[in-house]
Amino acid sequence: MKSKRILILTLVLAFLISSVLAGCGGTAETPSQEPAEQPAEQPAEQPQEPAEEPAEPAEQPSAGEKMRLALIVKSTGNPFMEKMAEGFQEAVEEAGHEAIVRAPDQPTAELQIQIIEELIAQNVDAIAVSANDPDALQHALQKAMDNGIKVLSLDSAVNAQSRMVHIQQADPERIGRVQVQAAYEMIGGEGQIAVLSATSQATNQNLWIEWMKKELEDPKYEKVELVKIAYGDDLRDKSVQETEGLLQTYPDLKCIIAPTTVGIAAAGKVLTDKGLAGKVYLTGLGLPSEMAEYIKNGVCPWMYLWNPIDLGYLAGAAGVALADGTITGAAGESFTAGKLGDREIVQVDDGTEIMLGDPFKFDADNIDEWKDVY
Ligand code: RAM
Repeated sequence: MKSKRILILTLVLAFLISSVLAGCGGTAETPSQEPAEQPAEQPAEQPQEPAEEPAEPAEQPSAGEKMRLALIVKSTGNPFMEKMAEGFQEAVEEAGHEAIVRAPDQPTAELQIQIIEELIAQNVDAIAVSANDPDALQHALQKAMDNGIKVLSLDSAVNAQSRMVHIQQADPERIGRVQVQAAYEMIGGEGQIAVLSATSQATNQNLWIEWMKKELEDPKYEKVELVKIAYGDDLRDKSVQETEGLLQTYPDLKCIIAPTTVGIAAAGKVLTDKGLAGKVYLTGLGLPSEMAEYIKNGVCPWMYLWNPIDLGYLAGAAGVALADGTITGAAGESFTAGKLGDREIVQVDDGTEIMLGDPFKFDADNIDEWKDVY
């Protein structure tokens, strides 16, 4: 009996143990299934959240694409520079970017260098400059280019190493020669002439004066004497003083050529005030708005210029094209300069440039059409 009870107990124990073991096995499998399901669910949900995220980065580049392009003019108080800045601003804003216009108090390279340093610190996208010196800005402008800022000059060039491209108003040879030809005609081919320029370092005026001298080498000018090149520094008062000085030192002076809008306007006033119309002639490069009076009263029978607003506009458009990578400034490249149409970059000497057009002659017949334009 005792052995039978032991057998029954053993069987019951064996059943209980096998049941417990079977139960444990089932529970052991469950956790392995749960993690298997979770990853399947999570990735399915996750893509929905990140899917909205790309919308943000997509907006950022378009906000960041608004570029800042700076123009540095020669100096304050020069209406030609103000018109140029107007055109620059127009082109830059038309392209959806921001224009910054900076003008030193005096037409010096030192003050322009300070402005360039400030613009580098502001990390602007492009700098366009009408230079007060062809070489002095090189170090600062190279630093700007090393910092990824696109650099171009307009009106008054910097040397080829200091820029990516130059915006040329008109052929310098034509500008120089045409002014001497005008003086020659006005004085009847004989007599003393003088030049009233801007600053002694200005690239554009110096280049034009070089061509004036070459024109004077023609034998037809043997009775024409260039007595002096005076510098009014594109400052009205200094230009007035220099004009008065020329009249005093050279009483036989027949004509003043002023290849600067500030100089020609100052000389126009001096000659008018002194009643010298028809005695001492005046020609050069002037703004119709400032010169209409002196063209009509006979002090300045005719003069030349180009559209300063278009010059600034072309620089603004070229600056945008450089900054957005459309052009690099290399010869042979072309781009669309807004309202001025397609423009090509050409090689000149050791640098490249983009040409605006031809100098335009203003006289008594057409001055009224232009005096309210610029
Ligand atoms: C003055 C400036 C400028 C020049 C014009 C013709 O306003 O010197 O640089 O282009 O004259």
